[in-house]
Amino acid sequence: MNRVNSNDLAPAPRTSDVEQLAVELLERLKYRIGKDPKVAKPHDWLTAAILVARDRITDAWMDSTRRTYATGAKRVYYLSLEFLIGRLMRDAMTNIGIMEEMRQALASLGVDIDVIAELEPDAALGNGGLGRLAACFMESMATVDVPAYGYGIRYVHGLFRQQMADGWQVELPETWLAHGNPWEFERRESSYEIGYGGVVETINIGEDKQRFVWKPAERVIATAYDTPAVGWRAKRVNTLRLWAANPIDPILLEAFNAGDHIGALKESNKAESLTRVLYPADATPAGQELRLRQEFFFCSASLQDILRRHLQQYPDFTSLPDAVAIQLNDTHPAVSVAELVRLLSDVHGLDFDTAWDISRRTFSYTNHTLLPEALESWPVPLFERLLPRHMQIVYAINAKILLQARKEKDFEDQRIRSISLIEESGERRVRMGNLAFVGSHSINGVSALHTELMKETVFADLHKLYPDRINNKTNGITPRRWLMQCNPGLFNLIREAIGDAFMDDAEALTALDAFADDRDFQERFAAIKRENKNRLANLVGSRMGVRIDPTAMFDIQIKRIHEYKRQLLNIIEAVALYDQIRSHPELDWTPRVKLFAGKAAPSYHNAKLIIKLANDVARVINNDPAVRGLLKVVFVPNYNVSLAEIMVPAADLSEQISTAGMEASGTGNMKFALNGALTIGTLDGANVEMRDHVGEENIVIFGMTAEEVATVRAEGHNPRAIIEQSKELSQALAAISSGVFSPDDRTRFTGLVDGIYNHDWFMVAADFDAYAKAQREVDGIWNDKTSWYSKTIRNTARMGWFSSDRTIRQYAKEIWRA
Ligand code: B1H
Repeated sequence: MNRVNSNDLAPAPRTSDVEQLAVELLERLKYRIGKDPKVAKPHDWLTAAILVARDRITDAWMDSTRRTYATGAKRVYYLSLEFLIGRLMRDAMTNIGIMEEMRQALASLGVDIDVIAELEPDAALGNGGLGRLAACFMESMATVDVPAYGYGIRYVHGLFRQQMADGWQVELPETWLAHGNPWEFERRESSYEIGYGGVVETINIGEDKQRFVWKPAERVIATAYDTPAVGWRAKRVNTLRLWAANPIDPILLEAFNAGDHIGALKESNKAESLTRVLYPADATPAGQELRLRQEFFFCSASLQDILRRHLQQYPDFTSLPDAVAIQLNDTHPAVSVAELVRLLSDVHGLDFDTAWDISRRTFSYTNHTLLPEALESWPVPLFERLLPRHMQIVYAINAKILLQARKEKDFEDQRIRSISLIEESGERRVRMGNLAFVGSHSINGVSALHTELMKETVFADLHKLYPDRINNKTNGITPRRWLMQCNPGLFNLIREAIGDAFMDDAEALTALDAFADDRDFQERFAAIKRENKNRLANLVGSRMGVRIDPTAMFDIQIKRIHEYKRQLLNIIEAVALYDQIRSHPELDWTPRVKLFAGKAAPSYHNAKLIIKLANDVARVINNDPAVRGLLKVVFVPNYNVSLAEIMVPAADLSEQISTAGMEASGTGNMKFALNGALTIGTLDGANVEMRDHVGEENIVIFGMTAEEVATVRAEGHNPRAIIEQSKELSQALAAISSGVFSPDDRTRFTGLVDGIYNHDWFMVAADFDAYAKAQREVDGIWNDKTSWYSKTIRNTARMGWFSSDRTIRQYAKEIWRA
C-alpha cells in the first residue's frame, strides 16, 4: 500500500540512529530468526523489525513497572473479553519515535517498510466498537501515565474473515498466529488453576460460623501472554495480559498406552478449545455454555493475578480498594464480582461482609448498550452447575440488596423484581447487568444521551436505590492511530499550520479553526483528501475490480451490520436516488460513491440479508449505463481495523444514522469527523455531543429524536400510511420487494420489506423522507466547495475533545481516583 510520506516535516533522522537500527535488524535476523539477509523472506524482515522495536520498548516497559512499585501508585485493571487492537508495528514505532529511522534502516537493507507492514496480521480479538474502545484505552492509559493492565483472552482465532460468495457473506477462520506472534512474551510462571463444576463443602468453624470450600470437578490452567502497550512518546509502557487455556495433564498416558490415542488427548483438546475462538456476536450475547466458561476463565485468572500482586506489596486486602481499581468492560466480566468475593472470603479468610465491601469499592462497570436482547443473563441451572459456589454468593448478595430495598419507601414488588439479581418470570436466570451494578461503586454510560437513557430505562430502579452511582464517560479515540498514523498527509498539513502542540494535546487542534475559510489552506486540505481517496479507489479497483471515481463524493458507512444501525435506510435511499437519476437524466445530479463495509453475526439472518441486498443493488446500479457513473454502490469485504485506517481518511461523508436511542455512543463517527468528513446523522449516541462541539452548522442532523422514537413505540404508529405518503419510498420498497435487484430469486427481500411495512421497529420508513432531504442538503453543500471545506476543516479542528486521552483522564479522576 503506498502511504503518503509520513514525516515530511520531521527533522531528518540522525544517520547514527539509522545505522544502529540496521545493525540491530541484521542481528535479530541472524540470532533470533536464524536467517541470512540474502535468503530472508519479507516475513522474516517483519519479525526482525518488530523484535528491534520490542526490545527498545522493553527498557521503558521495565522502567514503568519499577516506577509503579516505587511510587505505590494505584493500578488500574481493565477487564475485557475483547481487545480489537489491529496491527501494532506502526503504532509502536510511531509512539517510540523511530518510524522514519526504521524506514531508512530497512531501505538501506533493500526492504520497503510499507511492504512488510502490510504483512502484519490484524489482532482482531474483538467484534466492533466495544473491543476497539478497549484498544484505544490501552494506548491512552499509557499515554496519560496511568499504571494499567488490560486483561483478556488470547483467542487463537480472532473475528472471522469475511468473504463474499455471490454477494452473500461467508465466514472463514482467522489465523493471526499462523506466523507466530513476535510481540508477545509467554509467562509460564504466571499461571493459575481455574475450576468448573463440582460441589461446595460447608465446614462449621464454631460460633455459628461456616467456611465454604469449593471442590471443582474440572480444572484447567490459565497461562499469561504479555504484550506491551506503548503510550505516546513512550512515556509509559503498560501490559496487555491475555490468557490461554492449557490442560493440567497434557496427555493421559494411561489411555495412550492402552491404545486410545484420541482419548488420551481429550482433556487437552477440551482445555484448549476454551480459548480457541472469539464469539462473533456483536450486541447480542451468545448464551452458550462455552461463553460462560470463557468469561469465568479470564476473570478468575485475572483476579488471582491481581490478588497475588497485591500481596507482594501490601500485608492484606483491606488496602485493595485504595491500591487497585478494576473496570468491567460491559457485563462480560461481571462474574468477577462473585469470584472476587469468593477469593477474599473462601480462599483468603475474610468474612463475607468485609469481602463484599472491599469488592464493591474496587469494581466499576461500563455499560455499552441498552438493547434488551443484549443484556446478558444465564439460566440458573447452567450457572449453578458450572459455578456452584458463585451461585450461592449471588443469592447471598441478592438477599442483602433486596432486604435493603425493602426498607426504602416506594419499593413495591414490581421494583423489587426489577432490581433482583434473579429473573423470576419464566425460566430463572442470573442477570449479569444487575450483578455488575450492585457489585460496583460506579456505573458509567458511554455518551451523555446513553447515560441519561440508562437512568430512565434498564437501570431505572437500581438508579433510584443508588442515585449516586451512574455517571457518564463519553467515549473517545486515540488520535495517534486515527490521525497521525492513518492520515499522515493531513497530520503534516496541520503541523505546518498550527505547530506541534496538538500532538500532545488534541484539543489544541482548535487553532485550525482560523484556517477554515482560508482558500489556500482549503485547497491543500482538499488535495490531501483526494490523495486518500485515490488510495481507497486503488484498493477497491485491485481488490474488487470495481472502478470508482475519486472526484465523486465518497459517502461511507462502515460498522457491524445491525438493523438498528440502519444500513438498510442507506441502501433504500440509494435505490430511490437511482430511480430519480433514471427518471430525470436532465437534472444536475451530484456524483456519489456509496461505500459500505462490515461483518454480520453469522447467526443474524436479517443482517446477512442486508449485505446481500447491498451487493445486489450494487450490481444493478453499477452496471446500468443510464446512471452514467453518477451513482456507484460498493460493499468492501472483510472490514477490519486496517481497512478502516484506509477508508476513514478517504471519506467525504460519514453515515451515522442509527435509530435514535439505540447506538450507545459510536466511535467511528469520531474517527471520520477528525479526519475531515462531514457527518450525516441522527441525534443518537455521541453524535449529540459531536454536534455541540463542531457546531450545528457543521453537521447534518436529521430524523426523530430518542424521545420521539420512544413515544411512537409506546403509542404505536402506522408505517404503511407513512410509506404510502412518500412516492420515492414506496417505489423504492416496491422495487426491492418485487425482485428488481434479485431477478434470480424475486422474493429474496420481500420479508425484509414487509418488516418495514408491518412494524418498522427501527423507524426506517418514519425517518426516510427526512434522511433523503438531508442527503440533498449534503449535495448542496458539496457543490459549494468553499462551504464544504470550511465545514469539514472545522470538524477536524473541533474534534480534539473526543480524544480517548480526555476520556481516560475522566475515568482516572472520577472513577479510579488514580
Ligand atoms: C457495544 C456491545 C457488545 N455495545 C455484546 N455492546 C457483545 C455487546 O459479544 N457480545 O456479546 C459484544 C459487543 N458493543 C458498542 O460499544 C456500542 O454499540 C457502541 O455504540 C459503542 O460506541 C461501543 C463502545 O462503547
